[in-house]
Amino acid sequence: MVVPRNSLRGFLSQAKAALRTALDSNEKITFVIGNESADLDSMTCSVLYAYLRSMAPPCNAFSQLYVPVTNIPSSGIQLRPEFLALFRHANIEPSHLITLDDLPDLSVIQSKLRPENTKWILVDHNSLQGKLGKVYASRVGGVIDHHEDEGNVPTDTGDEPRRIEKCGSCTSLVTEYCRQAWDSLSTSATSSGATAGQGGDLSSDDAVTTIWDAQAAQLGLASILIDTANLQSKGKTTEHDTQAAEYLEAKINSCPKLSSSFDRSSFYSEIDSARRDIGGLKLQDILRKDYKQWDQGDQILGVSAVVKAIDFMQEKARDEADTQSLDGAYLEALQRFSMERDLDLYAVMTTSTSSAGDFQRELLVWAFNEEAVSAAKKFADNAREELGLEDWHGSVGKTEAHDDNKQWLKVWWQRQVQHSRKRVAPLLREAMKCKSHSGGWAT
Ligand SMILES: [Mn+2]
Repeated sequence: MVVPRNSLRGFLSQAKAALRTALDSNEKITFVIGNESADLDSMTCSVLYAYLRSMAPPCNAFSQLYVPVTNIPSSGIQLRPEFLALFRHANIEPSHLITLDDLPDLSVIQSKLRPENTKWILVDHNSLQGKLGKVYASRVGGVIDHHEDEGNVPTDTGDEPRRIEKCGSCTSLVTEYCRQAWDSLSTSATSSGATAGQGGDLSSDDAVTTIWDAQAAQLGLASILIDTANLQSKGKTTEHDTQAAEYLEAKINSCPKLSSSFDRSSFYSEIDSARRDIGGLKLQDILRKDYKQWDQGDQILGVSAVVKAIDFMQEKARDEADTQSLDGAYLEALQRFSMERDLDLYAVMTTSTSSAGDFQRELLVWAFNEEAVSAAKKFADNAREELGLEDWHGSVGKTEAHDDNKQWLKVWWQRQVQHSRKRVAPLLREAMKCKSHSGGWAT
């Protein structure tokens, strides 16, 4: 099956239908999957890579079609208002996105979707986690990522990329990788004439493909801007990001319909305000909205990233629990979240703006058993300087009940604000590793 030049909307519908057929008839299929937090970056780089790669596959592609999977059930889309805001620019609906709900149920996935019929390209992570990882880890055959290399993707990935580089947004690396293919697609579409499938007011095939390109370009640009604070964050923005953003912006500007009205900064503000608009969500949903989990030896680590300060969550917890106790209600909510996931160690990282307008971060770490307590304390010692950990103002975690060898809870200001979960999670995992290697005994 040749994948025709298409809009994002048309491509996603086709991919969803093709996935159903492939499952029914045991056909080979290539998945492009982002990480389990399913943030904007993960979603856009899987969609963009699958979109461009399907229309311009390498000669020996495992399958013609690349299916982008957003690594959450479809109910998770509603927790991400920034997805909904961006979809309008890309002319797609939530129902177009392919999610875990489109894969067979995890309890029977191995028989319904045989590993040998699949190939997995990882974007925005480099180690397939969870149940999918248990079944399909050996079928990973390509990666584009900007996290620390965990060494789990084979060195030779043949015709698929193996690119792991530090930069603000993984979507920048995907854009960079697909740039040539995209340019030649646009050129050949212009010369051969793509089929107009929509937009009755368009005068030529050329205009149709420039709109398609501009829609896909906005999808990619949104993540790069969100991940680099509109290219203004010095600590995060790299050459990869500025170049990719420039390239995508040019695609938007070469679309006559958008060029006069598109403004990068207002586009950024629109998506960013949508992302921060979490007031309507329940606290448990806020905690799982941008959540990642790792198995570290026999211990489980969970880390939630939240775009509001702890104060905000405390009030939310109090309102939901209908009590007067800020700390009590909040801690009960965190504990419930951790227990449901069997966590040994749980961390919550917040980002917010101070009254003076400064970007700030808080870090909460809660260890629930002896082994985790020792790892958490080791983390605090090792990371204090690098992360700029400073005592927090509030009373959370300052009671005796939260400081013994059975559990340990601590909240800090993280003054080195350039460090996101990309750095904090490896530091936590490192501290957990030391412990499990020594088995708790001095060696
Ligand atoms: Mn990312």
